[in-house]
Amino acid sequence: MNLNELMNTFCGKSAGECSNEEIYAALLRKVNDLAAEKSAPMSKKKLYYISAEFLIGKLLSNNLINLGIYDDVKTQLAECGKDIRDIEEIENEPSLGNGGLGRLAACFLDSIATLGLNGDGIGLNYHFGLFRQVFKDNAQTTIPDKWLSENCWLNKTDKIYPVKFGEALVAARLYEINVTGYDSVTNKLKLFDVEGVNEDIITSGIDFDKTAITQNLTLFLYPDDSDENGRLLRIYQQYFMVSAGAQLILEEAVERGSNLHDLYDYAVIQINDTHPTMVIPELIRLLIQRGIDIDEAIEIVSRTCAYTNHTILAEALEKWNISQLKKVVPQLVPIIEILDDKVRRKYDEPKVHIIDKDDRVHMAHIDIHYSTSVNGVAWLHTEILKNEELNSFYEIYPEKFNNKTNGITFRRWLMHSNPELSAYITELIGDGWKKDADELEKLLDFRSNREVLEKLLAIKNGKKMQLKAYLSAKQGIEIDENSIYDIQIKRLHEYKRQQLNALYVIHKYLEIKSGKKPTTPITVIFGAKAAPAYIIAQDIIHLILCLQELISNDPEVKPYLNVVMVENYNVTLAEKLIPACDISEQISLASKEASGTGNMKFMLNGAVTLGTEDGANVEIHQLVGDENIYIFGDDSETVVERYKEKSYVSKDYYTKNKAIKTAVDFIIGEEMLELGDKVRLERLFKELTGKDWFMTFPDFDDYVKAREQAYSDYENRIEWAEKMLVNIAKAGYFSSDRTIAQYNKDIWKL
Ligand code: 26Q
Repeated sequence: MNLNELMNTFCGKSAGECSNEEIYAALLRKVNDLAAEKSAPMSKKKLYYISAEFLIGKLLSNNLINLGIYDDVKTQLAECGKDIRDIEEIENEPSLGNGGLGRLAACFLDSIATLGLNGDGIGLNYHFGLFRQVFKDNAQTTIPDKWLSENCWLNKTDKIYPVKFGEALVAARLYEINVTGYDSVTNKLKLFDVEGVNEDIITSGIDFDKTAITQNLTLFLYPDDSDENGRLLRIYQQYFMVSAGAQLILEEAVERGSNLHDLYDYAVIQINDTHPTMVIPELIRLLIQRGIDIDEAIEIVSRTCAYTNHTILAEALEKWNISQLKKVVPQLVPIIEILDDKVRRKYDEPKVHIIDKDDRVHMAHIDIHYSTSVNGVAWLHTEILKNEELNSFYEIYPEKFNNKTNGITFRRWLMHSNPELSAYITELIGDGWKKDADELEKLLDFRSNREVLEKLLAIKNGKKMQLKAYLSAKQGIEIDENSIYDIQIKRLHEYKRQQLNALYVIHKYLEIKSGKKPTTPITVIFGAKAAPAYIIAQDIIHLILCLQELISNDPEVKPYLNVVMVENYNVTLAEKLIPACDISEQISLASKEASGTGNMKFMLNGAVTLGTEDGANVEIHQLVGDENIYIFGDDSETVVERYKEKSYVSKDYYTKNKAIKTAVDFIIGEEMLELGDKVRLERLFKELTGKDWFMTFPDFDDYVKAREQAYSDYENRIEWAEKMLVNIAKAGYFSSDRTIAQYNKDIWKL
C-alpha cells in the first residue's frame, strides 16, 4: 500500500500534509476494503458465536498486523514524520463488554478467522459501551462512553429482521464489522441495532428512561440491573439479540442448502454464558412456525447448540421470573414450560428442573438439557462444575461436560502490544511461533544465556519507560521506572480480592513508616471499574484512591512505595500496562475465578505471577513449575469445605492476628478518615471484620510472605530474567488458536 497515493485519493494532499485524523480515516477505509476482499471461507457448516459482549478494543493496528502491512504502514508514516501510535490514539475504543467474557469472545473471533474457520460473531451494537470511569473526590463516577463515529469499523447493511415483544414490534438492523484473521480469511462480527435508538433519553451520567424500550434497547451495554426496570431491559436486550440472530442463522442455513430438519449439519451455535440462552426456545419457536413439529424442533435445536459456562458465582447465574418473561416475551413462555415439563417427566431432582418452585426460570438449566456440550473455561473450573456446582447435571450427562481452557490472541497481546519483545523472540527462534505458539518453547534453549536474559530485562525496562511516559502524559500520574511494577488490573469484584492487595499496601506502608525500607522501590498499580450498583466494590476503589493520596503526600514513604489507580481501565490501557509489568497479581479466592485471561497476557509478556491456585493459574503453575511463579493461600478444596461447613469467622482472624488487625484498623484510622469518606471506610471495615465473604484474612500471612519472596528474588535480576523467559516460553499453551482448535475438534466439527 502506498500511503501518499492513498492520502492523495482521500484528501488531495500528501501524507505529510494530512492531519492524524485524516490519515486515520483514510487508513480505516482502505483497511476495511482490504479485509473485505479476503472473503469468508465457504463451508457447509458454519459457527455462530453468540454473545452479549464483544470487547474488541481498537482495531486499526490489529487489522494492519493481520493483513501483514503493519510494518510497511508504520515505516511510511515515519517517513513523513508521523508516529503510528499517534494515529492509533484517534480511534475510539469500542468497549462493548464488561471484562473477561467479552474480551475472550474478541480473542476467539481473531483465532476463528486466523484458523480459516467459517464462523461469525453475533451480538448487539450498543451505542454506548461500558461507562467511562472518572475519579472525583477519591471515588468512581460514571459517564457515557460513546464510541460510534463517522470513522468507525461498523458497516451498515440492508438486512432488517422484525423482533416481536409482548408490547412492541421493533426492527433489528444488521451491522457488520470485518474480522480479519492473521494471514488468513475475513469473517464478520454481526451486531444488531434497533432502528430508533434515541440518545436524548439519557438524563444525567449514565441514567436514562429504562421503560422506553423502543428507544433504549441498544443504547447501553448491560444497564444497571439493580432495579426492576433494569432487569426487564436486560431481558429485552437478550431477546432482541437472539431473535434477530436466530432468524439470520436460519436464513443463512437455508441459503447454504439446509432443509432445517438437518440444521445441525449446517450450523453450530456456541452460547457464551447464559445471556443468549433464549436462542434455544426462540429457534424452537421459529422451526415450529416453519412447519416442524415440536419434538423434532427440540431435537434439532439441541443438536445445534453448545454452552459455555464462565462462572460459578451463584449470583451471576441468570434466573428470570416467569412473570417477567410473560411481559417481555410471552411467545417463549409456553415453549420454556414444555422444555421444563420434559425434564420433570424424566428427573425428580428439583435441582435440575428449569422452572423452580418460586416460578423462576434457570437459564443455565435450559442450556445444559438442550445442547450438546457444556464446557468450563479452565481445568479447575470444569472440575468444580462437574463435581460441585453442576454435579446433578454431570450425573445425568457426563458425556456433555468438557473443558476448554481459555486463551488469548498473541496478535494483540504480544505482536501489537509488545513489538519490541516480538521482534526479539523472532530474532532468537524465527517467526514460526506466530502461527504455532508452541514454538515459543524454543526460547528455553536460551535460559542460561546471559546476553539474552539481559536483553529481556532491557526490553522490559523500555516498556516500563513507555508506560511511565504514557501515564504522565494522559493521566498526570508519575511513576518511577526503576521500581518494581506490581500490577492488578481486572474488574473490581470482592472475589478477585483487590482488598487483599490494598491490605498489603497498608502493611507495607506501616512497615516503611517504622523504618523498614524495601531495597527496590515498589509501584503498585490498580486498574478496575466497579458496577455502579455494587457498593462494596465502590468502597474498595475509594480505599485505594485514599491510599494513593495518603502515600503520594508522605515524603517518608513516597520514595519506596507508590500506589496508583489508573482511571478508566480498558483494553487500550491494558495493552500499555501488561508489557511493563514485573509482577502479575492473580489473587482471587481459590475456586472463584473461572479462568482469568489477564494472567495469560502478563505471562506472555514476561511478568511473573503472584497468585492463588485458581482458574488458569493452576495450569500456569504446572507449566512453569514452582520456581517461576509465586503461589500462596488455601486451595479450592479447603475453600469449598469452609463454605460448606460455614466455619469461617473473619472476626477470629482479626482478633488473633496482629498484622491483620493493624492493617484493617488502619482503614478507619485517623489518617484515612481525614482523607476519605467515613461512611464508605466504615462500611468496608465492617464488611471485612463482620463477614469477609471472600476470605481475605486466612490468606493474608501467606500472601505477604509470597510477595516478600518475589520482591526479594527480584533483586537478582539475572535469575529474575530467567523466570521471565520461562514464562514467555511456556505461554504458547494459552494461545486462543489452541483453544479454538479444541473447540472445533470436540464441539463444532467445522
Ligand atoms: C448477569 C446478570 C445480570 C447482569 C449482568 C450479568 C453478567 C454480566 C457479565 C454476568 C457475568 C458477566 C461477565 C462474566 C465474566 O466476564 N466472566 C469471566 O469470564 C472470563 C472468560 O471465560 C474468565 O476468564 C473469568 O474468570 C470470568 O470471571
